[in-house]
Amino acid sequence: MEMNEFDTKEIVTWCPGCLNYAILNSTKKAFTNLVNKKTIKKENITIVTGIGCASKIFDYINVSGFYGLHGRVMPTAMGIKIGNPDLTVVGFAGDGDTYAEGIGHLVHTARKNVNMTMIVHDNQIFALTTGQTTPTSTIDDITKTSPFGVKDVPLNPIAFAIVCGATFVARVSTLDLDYMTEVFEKAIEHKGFSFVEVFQPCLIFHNNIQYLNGKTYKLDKPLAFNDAITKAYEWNYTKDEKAKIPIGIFYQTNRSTFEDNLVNKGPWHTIKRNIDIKKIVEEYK
Ligand SMILES: Cc1ncc(C[n+]2csc(CCOP(=O)(O)OP(=O)(O)O)c2C)c(N)n1
Ligand SMILES: [Mg+2]
Repeated sequence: MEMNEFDTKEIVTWCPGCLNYAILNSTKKAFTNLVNKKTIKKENITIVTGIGCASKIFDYINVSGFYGLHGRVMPTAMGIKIGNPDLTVVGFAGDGDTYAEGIGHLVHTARKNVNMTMIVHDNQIFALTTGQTTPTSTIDDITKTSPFGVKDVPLNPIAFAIVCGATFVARVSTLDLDYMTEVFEKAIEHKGFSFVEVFQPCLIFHNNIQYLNGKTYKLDKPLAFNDAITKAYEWNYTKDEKAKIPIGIFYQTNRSTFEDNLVNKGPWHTIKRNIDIKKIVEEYK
């Protein structure tokens, strides 16, 4: 199949040059490659988004899905997987959505190892609402909610996802399209909860393109648990000019998924249940 089969007719409302276009492009490319490799089926791809600039991606990919609520991508995706584990479910949301409003859901989706992929467009800002601090904003950043500079220690999403039990944890940059596509493919192929943090500089409210340029380097291979956490802290969302910032797959492991352990296996519409509705009604009379 061709990549343009994923195009929609919606008018794209991101700013001209927004790096969300890069994520959109890599996602369509990764989906196309995986469909052509017969790893996944186009009709099974299901996307779930939250609310924000990032989440507008929902309108621009021609697949089934659920345009959800701010912060609620992962429980929605989990519900979809319970209903039909055969679907390839990919969630998209911003850093505010995932690490502020939705942070509790990241904990439990990772622990339970729900077989889905979560892609976080991290621009270190609430962009759609025009520039407030998020949990990954850098110390001393001036935003609309921190006019004297951010004072809180940033959340390290890589270390956090590993500690919570995610079985695939990666970081990519929108400044390296091919590598982003490659890691998206690996994340979707992974059986279990795959988490991908994406550097997505916001041209208007948090433009750190200059900062990131030349500072990222690729990891050779996934690391052991403790080493991966240490590596995650090699850069902790600072403005350090000497920083070397690792990207790639920090950690990957295998254990049974949430769906493996469900009592009712397979899509719900195929499960025959012996329910005597009359008996239930009698019980409640
Ligand atoms: C429960 C709830 N809280 C707040 C909002 C308002 N809101 C809409 S978009 C948004 C910012 C989203 O920021 P982020 O998730 O980082 O995505 P970005 O716009 O940066 O891509 C906020 C706070 C909302 N829609 N729902
Ligand atoms: Mg954001």
